[in-house]
Amino acid sequence: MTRSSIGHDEPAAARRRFLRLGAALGTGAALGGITRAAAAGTPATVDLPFANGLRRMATFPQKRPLILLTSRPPQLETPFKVFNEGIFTPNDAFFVRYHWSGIPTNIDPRAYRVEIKGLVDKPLSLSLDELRKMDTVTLAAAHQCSGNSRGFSNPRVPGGELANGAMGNAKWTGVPLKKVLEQAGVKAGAVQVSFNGLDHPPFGDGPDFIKALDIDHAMDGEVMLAWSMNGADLPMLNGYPLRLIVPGYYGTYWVKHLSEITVLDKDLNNFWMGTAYRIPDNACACVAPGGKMAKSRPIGRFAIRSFLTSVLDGDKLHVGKTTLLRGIAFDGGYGLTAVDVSVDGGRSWRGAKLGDDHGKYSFREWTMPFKPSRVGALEFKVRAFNRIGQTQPAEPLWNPAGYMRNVIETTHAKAV
Ligand SMILES: Nc1nc2c(c(=O)[nH]1)N[C@H]1C(S)=C(S)[C@@H](COP(=O)(O)O)O[C@H]1N2
Ligand SMILES: [Mo]
Repeated sequence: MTRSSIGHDEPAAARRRFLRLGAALGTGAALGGITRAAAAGTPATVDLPFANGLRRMATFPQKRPLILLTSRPPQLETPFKVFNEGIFTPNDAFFVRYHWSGIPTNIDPRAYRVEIKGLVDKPLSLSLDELRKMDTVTLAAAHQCSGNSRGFSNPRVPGGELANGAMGNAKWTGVPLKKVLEQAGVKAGAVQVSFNGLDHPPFGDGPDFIKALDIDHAMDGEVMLAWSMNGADLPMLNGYPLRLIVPGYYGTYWVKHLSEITVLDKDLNNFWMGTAYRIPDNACACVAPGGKMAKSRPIGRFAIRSFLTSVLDGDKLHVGKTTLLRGIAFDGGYGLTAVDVSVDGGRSWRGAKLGDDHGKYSFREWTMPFKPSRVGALEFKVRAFNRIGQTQPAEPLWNPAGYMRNVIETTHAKAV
């Protein structure tokens, strides 16, 4: 693939976008190839805190320099410090994950259609304008790859070796999937709904990326088709012009560049549902480190997590000076109830103050003032709790694909 414009052929908006890209990237806007070196002022590489963690920073269209995992297809991780900038992740810093390199590089929004078919009374082919005329909703929801933090798995596991940056939080605007399915009329006997996007394997008979949700889940009124993220069009690499939002569920279901929605009379059992993205079918979704899964099920809701974002490993804090510890927490949508922070490696814990509630699917900010009283090592830990009694394990849980990591995070700093 050579350089491709990612203009969307939408007269004024596209021209503006194109101009912005031009200014930001010079002539280096290449989708699918290695892009030019990181922008001035950004280090060219980062060393993630596990073996073989050295990564280049790369600038892709509509994105600031992000951590490059693979370039074809683009897989980009958000630098962790971005999560300290605010509770919503800027679109240009949002992580990117694709399975196949056959990704769309130029989409005409006027010609774009999403088809609704299968077990329905009236198959539909809807344009973006038609979707926008339906009942529009906006929902704050965290998005996270199943394999976020996989690089920390011990023993190591195959897959994208990610640190903690394959997650983000945004306000998604679109239409509930329920409304669209109701318009098509779901027939009796519907079991699942499958979702396909415009990307495809580069050649041969690789399995197209198609995912499915149970019919009740698809009709729950929360799953949505979104065209906007934080008040702007979806970036191309995050699924322009339309993607599925599955609040509280891992990103694998959040199909991008949505083109086909099919109501099925049985479970989809393709590679992406039947083989990949499966977790041990037990309460912890875990097996003994290095072990195998006896029985598995498709991955589902997020495990509960929390992070300290205002202090990073190796930072120095000043004795006698109060700093505001700050971070984020989220869960699978059950509702956070508390975040505890330890400054002494887990010996004692104190409740943090929770920030504004943007809804049960959103990142939630937490804060806690802290004044180091003497010089020495500091070991911060943070753990969240939710309404159904979930919290985070002190030791990491392990599964063969490195999914759902949610161990209590530890940050080592120094009081000077
Ligand atoms: N069309 C399409 N949608 C997709 C994927 C893909 O490969 N193709 N990957 C899924 C996975 S595994 C994740 S984690 C999210 C990543 O979304 P993002 O790239 O917007 O961050 O997209 C999901 N939707
Ligand atoms: Mo993912």
